[in-house]
Amino acid sequence: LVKATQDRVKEEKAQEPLSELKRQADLIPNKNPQKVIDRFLKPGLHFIGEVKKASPSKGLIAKDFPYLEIATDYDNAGIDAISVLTEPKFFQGNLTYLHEITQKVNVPVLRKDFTIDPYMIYQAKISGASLILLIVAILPKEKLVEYLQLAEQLGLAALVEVHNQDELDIALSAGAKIIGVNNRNLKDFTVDLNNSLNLRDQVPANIPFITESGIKTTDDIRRLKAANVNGVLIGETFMRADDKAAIIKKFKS
Ligand code: IGP
Repeated sequence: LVKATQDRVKEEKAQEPLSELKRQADLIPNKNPQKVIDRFLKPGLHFIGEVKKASPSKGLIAKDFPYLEIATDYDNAGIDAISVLTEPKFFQGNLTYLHEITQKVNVPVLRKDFTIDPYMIYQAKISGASLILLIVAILPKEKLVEYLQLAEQLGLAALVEVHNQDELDIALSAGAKIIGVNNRNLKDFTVDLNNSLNLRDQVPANIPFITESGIKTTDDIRRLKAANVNGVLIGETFMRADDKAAIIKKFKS
């Protein structure tokens, strides 16, 4: 995945140099990343709905993929943020989906991709995203620090994804302001909610704690609320639901 992303960025750079992206990004006023953070810190569990056609672990999830309609459904159902996959090879995502969705909805939008180059952070800003994803498992600490600073400078918030205590320590010492704990084990793709619940108390109260992956049932939601988690990112379960408003309403109640 990292290799595929590096190759893709290389091609994109050949078509449009970084200097050109920087020029475009400069013309767009910065958003305030603190607003996103404050939103997640309000009392209660907040929902991030993911727009995802396919994934490496599940293959094709949505044969029919009216991404704009899905995003609008989420927005109308009172979702707090939307996550859009832009990785084309394994997730069948696209940067265009992100751009079109940000034009259409009112809530903050996350560019869900394997950020491994500053180029991708400029693209995220130009596409109207409010957040980017930084995965500790694939970034050396100095890159993590560098990308966090660049995001801040461009008015983007960063969701810093970790899988365990060691990665969480790195994220916090790098200056992460939003933590996402992935319940999915990247080696065997198994999911375990306890992965995030066990780390809940290690994250200070001024940093939103988001749990990601494998959330399916109202019982899962009940456990997350009981553990005082700030946010939950749900992809597959929402994508497979015909009536997205109904399931979001059920989880929110
Ligand atoms: C969503 P799920 O099990 O609800 O579909 O998971 C999200 O957590 C998952 O898509 C994800 C992801 C990522 C995708 C977590 N980390 C990193 C791409 C890149």
